[in-house]
Amino acid sequence: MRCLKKNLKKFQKKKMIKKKLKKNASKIDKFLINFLNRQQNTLLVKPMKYGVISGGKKIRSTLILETGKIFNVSEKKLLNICAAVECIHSYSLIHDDLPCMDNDSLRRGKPSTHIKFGEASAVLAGSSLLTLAFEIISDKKFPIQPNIKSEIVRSLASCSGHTGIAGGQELDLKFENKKKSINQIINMQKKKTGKLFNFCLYAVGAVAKKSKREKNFLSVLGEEIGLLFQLADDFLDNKGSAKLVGKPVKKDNKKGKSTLLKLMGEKKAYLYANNLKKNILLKLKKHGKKTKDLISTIEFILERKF
Ligand code: GRG
Repeated sequence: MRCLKKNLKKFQKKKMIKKKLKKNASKIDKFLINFLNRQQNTLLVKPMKYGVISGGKKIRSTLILETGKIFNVSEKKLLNICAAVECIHSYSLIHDDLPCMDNDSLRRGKPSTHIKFGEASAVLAGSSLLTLAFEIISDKKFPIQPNIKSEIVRSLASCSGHTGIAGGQELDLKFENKKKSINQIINMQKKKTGKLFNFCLYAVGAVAKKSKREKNFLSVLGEEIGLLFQLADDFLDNKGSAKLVGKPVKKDNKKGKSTLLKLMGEKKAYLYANNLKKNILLKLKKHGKKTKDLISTIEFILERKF
């Protein structure tokens, strides 16, 4: 009976998280559609919309909104940041799927952008999403102070470029079929995946006008959440369902990817991920009850099946 109750609670929790993600995703999609509709309707709008709207969990946006709850920051002051982050994330996925990178033809259960629109359009749509992110942050209608906008632009640029996602991607590609140490892999994954999560939490701290120390705390925490997300991604590639994940699984080994799962083995990698999650939750304790929603998303990150 107790076991049944526990399973029912777990099922209800999962259902609630799915509902929450869907609600946030549709909010951000709506924002992006409105923003793009206010711009000139160029040939690239279609592949850009294909890459960024109506697909994906938009989990980074959920983390931003839930971190905002800790500091009582209204959604209005965070929506531009969410939309910008989703543009950067989708740009990175569009480029990552290209034949010169990971050469994947399926993304979010649909043909990748280059399969649907051709390679040149995918490169250009991806690049346009990257620049759109900065238009969204610097938009006059975004109701935050100009000096905070500049701070956010600076951080988003450094988390996206050679010291962030792009730099991490370069390492990921160079590490293929090479023997790398645990620290080298962690450093690569913290850049490739972690830096955008780092930005998500940092940006909320900037909007909330927090101290340098608190913003640094949020950056580090975000990066650790990103590493946890990457570990879950590696577990999904190994044991997940292609249908749920929306892309082929068991590709990391075929491509000779350097992952913690491969280096440590399944048991140690799961242990490492669980300890990482515990440490993240411990760090959040100082912020008390307001972290409830954020904690449920962090729990979901490791348990997710998609
Ligand atoms: C091309 C500059 C450049 C960077 C690519 C993000 C990235 C770097 C590569 C993607 C490869 C990959 C599978 C990374 C693992 C983490 C990750 C970003 C997974 C996908 O993110 P989700 O699950 O995707 O949030 P959805 O579809 O939900 O938006």
